[in-house]
Amino acid sequence: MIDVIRKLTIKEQRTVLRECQKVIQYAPLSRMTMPTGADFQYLCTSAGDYGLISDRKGYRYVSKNPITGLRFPAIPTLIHQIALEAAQSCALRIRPETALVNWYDEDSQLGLHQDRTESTDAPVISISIGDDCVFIVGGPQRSDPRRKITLKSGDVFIMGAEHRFVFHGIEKIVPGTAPSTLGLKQSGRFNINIRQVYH
Ligand SMILES: O=C(O)CCC(=O)C(=O)O
Ligand SMILES: [Mn+2]
Repeated sequence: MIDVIRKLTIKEQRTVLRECQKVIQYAPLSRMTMPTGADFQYLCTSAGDYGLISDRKGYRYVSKNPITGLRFPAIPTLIHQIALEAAQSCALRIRPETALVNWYDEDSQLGLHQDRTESTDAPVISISIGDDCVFIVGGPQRSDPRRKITLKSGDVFIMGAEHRFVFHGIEKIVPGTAPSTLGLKQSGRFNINIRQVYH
């Protein structure tokens, strides 16, 4: 199962945007480092019981934010509900334990990777808010053929079941494509990536 399964209304998109802004006030966005030592090309933070961090030691989930020393803020209600409904509508189950909040500016990219830091095969649900992006999706092997999907503001996307571990990435952001009524004051894209972390 890999698909855009619904589109949020502009009202819902505005609520999700406000919720992201609240999350990042409490748990600021930061630029992490990959285990290779290279910087991420986008900013991120987390909400939920656990947050994803990365540095020279690798990718892992932690229950306290290393920047603030505090727990991560709760997953906002609407985001939690969207994730549960998305999984249910595909006959899949998720217990949302983290919502990664990624911010891409107009030059950000995310290289081809698999989401493998979780010890469960529950689906990953993603919400896009802001400018369009060109999302690349391949197969379970890095060398598998790839295709491009444009993810637009309000798209709720799921990667689950046989597609849970496919390679994917963000080729580019398309500046100036966010809905004018969204109220996002700069070009860029939020991605909210909701995951179950443990079995
Ligand atoms: O921004 C997206 O749509 C995907 C983000 C992603 O793949 C990740 O955070 O692992
Ligand atoms: Mn990913």
